[in-house]
Amino acid sequence: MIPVQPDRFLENLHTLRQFGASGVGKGVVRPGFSDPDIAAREWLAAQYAEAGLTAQFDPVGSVWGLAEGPSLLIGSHSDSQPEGGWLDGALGVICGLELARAARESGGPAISAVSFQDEEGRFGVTTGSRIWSGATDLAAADGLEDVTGVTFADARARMRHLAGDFVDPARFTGFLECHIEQGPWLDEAGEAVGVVTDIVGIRDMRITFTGEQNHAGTTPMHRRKDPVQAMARFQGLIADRFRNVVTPQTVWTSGHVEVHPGSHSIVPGRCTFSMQWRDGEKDRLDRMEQIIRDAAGEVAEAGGFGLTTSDLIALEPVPMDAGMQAALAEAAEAVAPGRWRRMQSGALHDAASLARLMPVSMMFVPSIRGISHAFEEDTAEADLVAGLQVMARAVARMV
Ligand code: HGY
Ligand code: MN
Ligand code: MN
Repeated sequence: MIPVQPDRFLENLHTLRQFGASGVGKGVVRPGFSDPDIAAREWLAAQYAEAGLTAQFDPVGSVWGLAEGPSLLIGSHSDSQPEGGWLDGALGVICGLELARAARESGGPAISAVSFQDEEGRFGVTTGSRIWSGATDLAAADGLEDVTGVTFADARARMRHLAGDFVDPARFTGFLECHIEQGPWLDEAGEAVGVVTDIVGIRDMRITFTGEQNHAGTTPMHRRKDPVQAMARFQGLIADRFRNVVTPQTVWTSGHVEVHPGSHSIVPGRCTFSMQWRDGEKDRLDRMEQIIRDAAGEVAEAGGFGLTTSDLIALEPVPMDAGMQAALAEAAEAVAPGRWRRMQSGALHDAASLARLMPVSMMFVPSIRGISHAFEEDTAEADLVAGLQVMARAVARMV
């Protein structure tokens, strides 16, 4: 087992939390390419160098701590959602730092560390690792825009002074990511570890209904073309039609809605909303897409609305490497006998991007009350340390 130092690990987790601390609980505001995100990445680079690793930024802002020769890659992401928790991604990044450092200190296996950029998808979905793994073309990604219209090219230009080359994926023997569960199951069962079997697939797009902007007081209801009403009808229609397609694990969300011009006294002319859905089965994701497209077309046709849809982002479900899963399971039983389970990940992770290049695996630690993507996100420190110890044991069987 790699002789990790839990106190140093916890201290680094709390230091990382300070970059973009929200002032509410332990929450953070550290979106990709923001000032706190860049500062956090520069701090990580210094930590990697201090640990004896070669620190390197790549052209999209991911930051690497590289061991010589072939190595196991351990990490995650240090950017956050617009309102994020202190552990989402950060846990895996600091696990990578601690394991890489402790391995070097003890003459152990070669371990490299990474914090991928924009996993939280300010510009898409797991953008930094998808570009690095070749799943997304950099030139195409440069045209992606965030909800304020900033392009990926403009955002990454903020880190141009740090950027080096892309790291060669061939130097890594596999990828291991430790992450908070971001759901309720481990916490409710009083379990300490989740060994991830697979990561669900995801589909993500924007839909725009265009109606007729008008006066909110003088326009009779029966003569309106209100795109917010169209969206409401659409949401009801897909919920009905999904009933005989989905399972209790299937999810769909419209997390961002933009109403133009956004005044209390104006019947809006345009409504653009995000449409995201996730499931463990590709064909179910495809069937849901057809239902979504048909329902949007019917609502537009029936109400005389304009309808446009953005390009679709599609990531397929990804199985975790069986051998690495076995190593994690054995380590979990050693560290938390009888208090672990195998489970699917309903959240997306950088591991999903890397699975096309190398064997990948993930493990979870509990999220208190299952809360994540919120300032209240938290995990007991004993569970954080247990997760590190599972990783330290499992790695010994992976290299
Ligand atoms: O949305 C996700 O699943 C990830 O946490 N970004
Ligand atoms: Mn994450
Ligand atoms: Mn997240």
